[in-house]
Amino acid sequence: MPLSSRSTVRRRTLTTTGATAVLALALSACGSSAGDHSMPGMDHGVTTAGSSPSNPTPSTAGGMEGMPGMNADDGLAAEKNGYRLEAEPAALPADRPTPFRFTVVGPDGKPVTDFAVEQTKTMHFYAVRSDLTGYQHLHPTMAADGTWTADLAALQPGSWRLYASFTPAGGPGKGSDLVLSRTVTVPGQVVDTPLPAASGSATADGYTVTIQGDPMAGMAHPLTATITRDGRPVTDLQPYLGTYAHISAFHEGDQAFAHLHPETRAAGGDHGGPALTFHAELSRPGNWRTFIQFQTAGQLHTAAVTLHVG
Ligand SMILES: [Cu+2]
Repeated sequence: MPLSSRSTVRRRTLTTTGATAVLALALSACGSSAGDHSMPGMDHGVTTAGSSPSNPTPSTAGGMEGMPGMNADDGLAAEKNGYRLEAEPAALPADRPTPFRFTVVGPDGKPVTDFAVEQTKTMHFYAVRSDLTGYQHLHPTMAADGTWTADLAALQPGSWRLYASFTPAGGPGKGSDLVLSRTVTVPGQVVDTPLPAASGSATADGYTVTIQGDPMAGMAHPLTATITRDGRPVTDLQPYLGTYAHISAFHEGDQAFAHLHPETRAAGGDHGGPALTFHAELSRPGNWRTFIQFQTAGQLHTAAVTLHVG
């Protein structure tokens, strides 16, 4: 059974655009998630996910505050410009790898099968829990009928947002970058982790990543990521997805998404670094959890930096 024939109700609630769609998504998302940890990072908390999947309350929409009228590319809508993310499960199992299947349905009502290659892939897929932990960046595979499968690593209990980032290669949306998302609940006891304070740098596998720049909400702004190891500049970065680093970011509170576009391609073989410049466009003020991924000696490293945006 094709995914496109399912989730009729969801489709109806998301046919409008802008604030209404965002609100509808917030309500439907929160209706299937644990109610009282919608402000991740504020506190340590233990809750239970998945106990009341059909009982939304107004207070659970708190994570969407301050956004009415915003229709920016924040990745929070399941539909944009006639393209719709469709996926069956509202819940996924905890603590074990699980495949997540979805389709992108186009303005003509049919699954999209023709995608443009961006940063060496036709589909970029992200998962992050509501407290901005558990980041996964995957490249799903597509079956001939347009059904994508993302092989998710084990998920901890809680509310997760799953993002599909792609560019249609044909149709009305040809050439436009789109990010669509939805939430799923992973049942079990939820232990939220407070968001680390904004610091501008973080370490991963012995590498230190420092982000410099003074990003302002809603404005294009260059950021520089500098990678060092034991105080020395790192200059053996290998190409990863056609560049020397991949950066994606998620906003504290509402999980708005941003992909930071590299200004330079990986043209120098395995000799990238230490400084990499990105074009940042972060839609909201506040804290963003920023994931910097880079590769050395065949190994992928992921550093997470909390970035404050004024
Ligand atoms: Cu990707």
